[in-house]
Formats: sequence, C-alpha cells, structure tokens
Amino acid sequence: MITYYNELHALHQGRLEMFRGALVPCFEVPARVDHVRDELLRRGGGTLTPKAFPDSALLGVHSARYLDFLQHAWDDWLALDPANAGRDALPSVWPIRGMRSDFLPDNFSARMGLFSFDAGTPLTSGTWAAARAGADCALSAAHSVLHGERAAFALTRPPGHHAGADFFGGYCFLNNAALAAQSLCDAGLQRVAVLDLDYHHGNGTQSIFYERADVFFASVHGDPRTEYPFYLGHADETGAGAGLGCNLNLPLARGSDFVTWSAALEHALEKIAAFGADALVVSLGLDTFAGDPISGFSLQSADYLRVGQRLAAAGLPTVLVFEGGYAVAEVGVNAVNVLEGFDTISP
Ligand code: Q9C
Ligand code: ZN
Repeated sequence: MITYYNELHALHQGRLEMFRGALVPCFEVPARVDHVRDELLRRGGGTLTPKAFPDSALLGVHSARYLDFLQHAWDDWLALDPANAGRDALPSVWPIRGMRSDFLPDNFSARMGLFSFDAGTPLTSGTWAAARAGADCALSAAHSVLHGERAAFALTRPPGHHAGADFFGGYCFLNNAALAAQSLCDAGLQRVAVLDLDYHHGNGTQSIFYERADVFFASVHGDPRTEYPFYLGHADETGAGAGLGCNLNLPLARGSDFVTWSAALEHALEKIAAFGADALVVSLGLDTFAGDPISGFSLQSADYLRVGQRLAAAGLPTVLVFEGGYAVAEVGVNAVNVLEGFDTISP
C-alpha cells in the first residue's frame, strides 16, 4: 500500500500534559511514527513525500478564525514572555455554557481556551508546521485514491480526529481524516464514509459532519461514560438535520476484547455498505491494543492483520489515516499489520 509520510512530524514535540493534577510527559511522541516507518521499511515497504496543497483545502473543514489562531499561536505565546520559548502553551480557562464564544479575546490564554477543550494537548513551536504538513499528507492519500489507487496510508502526527472545525484537543489540531473525506466530496464523490477505529471517540470528525447527508461517520470506541472524550460518542447520536441517520456510534465497555470489538466493526461496515459509500476513510488508531498505556481494550498484534483484511473486503477505495496508539514499541508492528492484512486480500 502506498504510504505518505509527514517528514515534519517531529517538529511537534509536546513536553508535558496535565493529568490528575500533575504535569506528566506526553504520551503522543515522535517515536510513535518513527516506529511505524521503521517497521514499514523493515518489511520492504517505502514512503512517499506528500504533495503540497493550498491553505484553501483546509477551509472546507476548519474555520478561518481557528486556522489564523493556530498559525500565529506560537508567536503570540512568545510575545507574552520570551522565556515561554522554553515551555509549551497549555490552556487553563474555557468558555462554558452561558459564556460567549463569538467574541475573539485579545488575551492569548483566553484564545487558547476558546479554541480547545482540554489541557492535555500542548501547543509547541513546531505544532503548526507539523500539523499543516500532516494535512498535506492526508490530502495526498485522498488524491491518490481519487486517481485510481485502491488504498493509501497517511503516516502522520499529531493525530486529528478529536479536532473540530474550530478547536484542538486530545493531542489533535487539524482533522486529517475529515480533510481527506472532504477532499473526496469536493472531487465529486456523492457518498463518503469515515470509519473511526481509534479507542477514543472521534468527537471532532463527528461534529464536523453531523448535519451532512453525504458523509457517514461510524465509530467503534470506549464508552464515553467512562472513557475520553466523555462528552460525545453515545449510541443515541445519530446525526441531525439533513444528516439524520448518517452517524453511528458503537461504544464498548472498557475491557472489551477482539471478539466483541470485531462484531462492532462488522456492524459498522454493514451500515457503511447500506449507506452506499463510494469511498472509505479510516481513522486508524492503534490504541485498541492490549498494551496501550492510556486505553482499555485488549486487541493483540495478530488481530490487526484481520482488521486489515476486513477493511479490504469492504471493497471500497480506502484512505487510512494514522491516529492514536501509545504502546510505542508495538505501534509499528500493529499499524503495519493492518496495512499488510489489507494488501493480502485481492481486489
Ligand atoms: N493522560 C488520541 O488517541 N488524555 N487521543 C487521556 C491520559 C486524552 C487521545 C489521559 C487522550 C487523547 C488521538
Ligand atoms: Zn485514541
């Protein structure tokens, strides 16, 4: 499978995230993608350099106000205090219900809160450059599929599926999977499905397409009653307006195994087939792995071969986008197992 590699990913290197009242080392580290790339090369695969897309390609998904904030955030952070060069920016205040989100504050901390939903997602000197190159990576994969490739993989970080039209969070800044799906729509596809297999519900992707009839969003994830991102991802969220019926959430209890998980995958793929999708975008999180340090499912490395086979059996032009997966030493094997499983099924 052709793989586009975000060569700038390591420019985003968060130091600390807020966890249980303390600042702890980030789980979302550059080594994650390095391990995937190493494993890909070890099995005889290669990577391609993404093509550069214009900023206008981002505006189908993200607001101009948010993109402007993200692009200038590091400089604004430095302007507060030159010593900020030695620490990342984290939000600490947010506009909850009853407060205003329409008014753009001058104060930088206030803008950080306006455009985010957690304190676990540090914004660093290289965040914009890495995330922007990641968008090119996802758009390149979609472009290849549009031009006849059966499938393409976007190997990039920071991940994307928690990022909404105008907010970051959950280690995500630009929604790579949504950008891929939107570009497929823009190219003329009538129906696109996004299948989110990350352990955490893809709240950003769901919110971007929630009222759309041309994009079906399906997600298998840890039940938000107990699992991050908590405030979205329940089974009763089925879409709204024109998009009613085009959203499918399959929350599973923490501790679920591959038997339970793959039954949910089967169900999601049946609904995607019934929707009549012309193409599939997969948010490929590998934090469903038993050894993941921040998640609660128990998939084994060999299971990912079967995941890839099942995705290929859907028979759709497929864009895979790398998302979460924090068992750093194993994430390469697990991700490449999905790609290898996919490629063992003949079209
Ligand atoms: N300190 C993705 O997998 N924090 N994001 C969990 C651990 C948020 C995960 C608490 C997890 C976000 C793309
Ligand atoms: Zn995740």
